[in-house]
Amino acid sequence: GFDYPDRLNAAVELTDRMVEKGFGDNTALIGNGRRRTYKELSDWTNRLAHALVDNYGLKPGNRVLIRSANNPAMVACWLAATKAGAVVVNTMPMLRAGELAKIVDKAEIALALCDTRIKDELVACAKESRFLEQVVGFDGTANHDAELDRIALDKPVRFEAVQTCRDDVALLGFTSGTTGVPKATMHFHRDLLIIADAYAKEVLKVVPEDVFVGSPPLAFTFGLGGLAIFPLRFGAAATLLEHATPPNMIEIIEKYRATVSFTAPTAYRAMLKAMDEGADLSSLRVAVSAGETLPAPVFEEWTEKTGKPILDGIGATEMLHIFISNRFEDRRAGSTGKPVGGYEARVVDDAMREVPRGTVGKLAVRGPTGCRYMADDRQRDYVRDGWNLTGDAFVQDEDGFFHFAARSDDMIVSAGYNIAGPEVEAALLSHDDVAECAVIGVSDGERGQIVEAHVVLAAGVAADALTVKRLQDHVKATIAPYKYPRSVKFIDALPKTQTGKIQRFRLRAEKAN
Ligand code: 3SK
Repeated sequence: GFDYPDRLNAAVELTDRMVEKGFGDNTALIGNGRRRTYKELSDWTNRLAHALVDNYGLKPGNRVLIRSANNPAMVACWLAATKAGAVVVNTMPMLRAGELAKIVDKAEIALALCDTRIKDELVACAKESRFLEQVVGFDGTANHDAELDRIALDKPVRFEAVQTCRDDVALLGFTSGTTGVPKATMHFHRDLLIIADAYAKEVLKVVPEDVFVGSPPLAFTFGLGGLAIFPLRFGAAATLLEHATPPNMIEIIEKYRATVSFTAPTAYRAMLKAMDEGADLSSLRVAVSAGETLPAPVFEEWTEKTGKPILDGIGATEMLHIFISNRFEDRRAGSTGKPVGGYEARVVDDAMREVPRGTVGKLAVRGPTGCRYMADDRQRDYVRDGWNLTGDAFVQDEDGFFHFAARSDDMIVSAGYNIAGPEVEAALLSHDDVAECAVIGVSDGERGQIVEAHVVLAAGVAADALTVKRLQDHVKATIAPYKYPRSVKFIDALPKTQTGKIQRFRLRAEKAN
């Protein structure tokens, strides 16, 4: 089990406690061209916490929304609000007023902290909202030149953090959902530490010398773990990028000799391409891939070219972070790995009975960090006996490795065959002409459904009938021929959530209209 004292404030553990443990002079955060030590982060967050309590009336248990791109100030605001006992809702910078309003209403948020550069949508949301009363600006750059920064400047560097309990709610994770309807899940102070003490310690073996880099937004728990909690829990450094494109990540990796990366397979493919043009990724000791399943060809090319492990894993906002993962010493191409210590995973049928190895079924997971939906009906339908149905179809092989088959609604049934869309995608992606693709089932009078591929072509490839034929033949030669896409459409970009997950439901909806 994970043993924490009854009174536990996760933000204190990640800042003040690290200073007490002797990490005060270590670099904690790098962003906007500036380094901050653990001592600076501790002082900064304590000043901010004072400002939130003294000037904005923040009380323990209040929900606080934070809106920002990934930068040190966002991390500081999250930690400060958590020290003051708030329940934080981190939000993506791209959200519009209408999307923010749904979150504000669901979580009944009165106070929001916002990078002043992107305040407009939140101010528009506040004008219409019956809950949101205060939108307080902070400076997301290194200048500390906004209302909250100026107030915090005069505050003491010591703050008596709220003595929260280990199972007080600290964070509401809103899943962007591939269906488009946001759902909130509740996470305790202890959960914020468990993901570090389970996955980051056991799987990544984080050391204080590590430097983390990555693309997921801090508003997505994949990013909050990988780019804030994991490094801070072990005295390591996090680099934060507001625009985390593959070239920007490569620049940071080269400049700071980053050792651990967090991003999705598409970015790893781009980084592999950049290596051909001289990008130096030699400092990375491990690459974490999640968000989408990692195609075996990318696993193999990464391993071959870098000589370092790329670890695919699956997590969920509901469970806070990764609960099944490959390990340095136990990894397999095309597999998501095995459950992380403390978590149990099963492949089950509709009656929640475990199916035999080798059979596709629904993935169910149970563990210390979830799943607790805020909505009772959601809890009733998706959590049974503590087991959370993730909405993914998986198969477990004879050696216990879990393999992703499809999102449950990405299974295509064509002429009686069950075809997993992602398997066809992986086959297409192994062709050089394909930059990105998404495969869906579309209804067909004769076969029930047929496989349809939406393909973003690599630069310079002609979008013509010859390319369609070449790609179809390639799929037939790579996997069972009945799985080939009978329909191939070329598009400029795939619809994606703000966390980078492909929204196949949008492609399906377009077909239905
Ligand atoms: O696999 C995911 O999409 C995920 C979601 C939340 C947290 C972490 C991860 C990897």
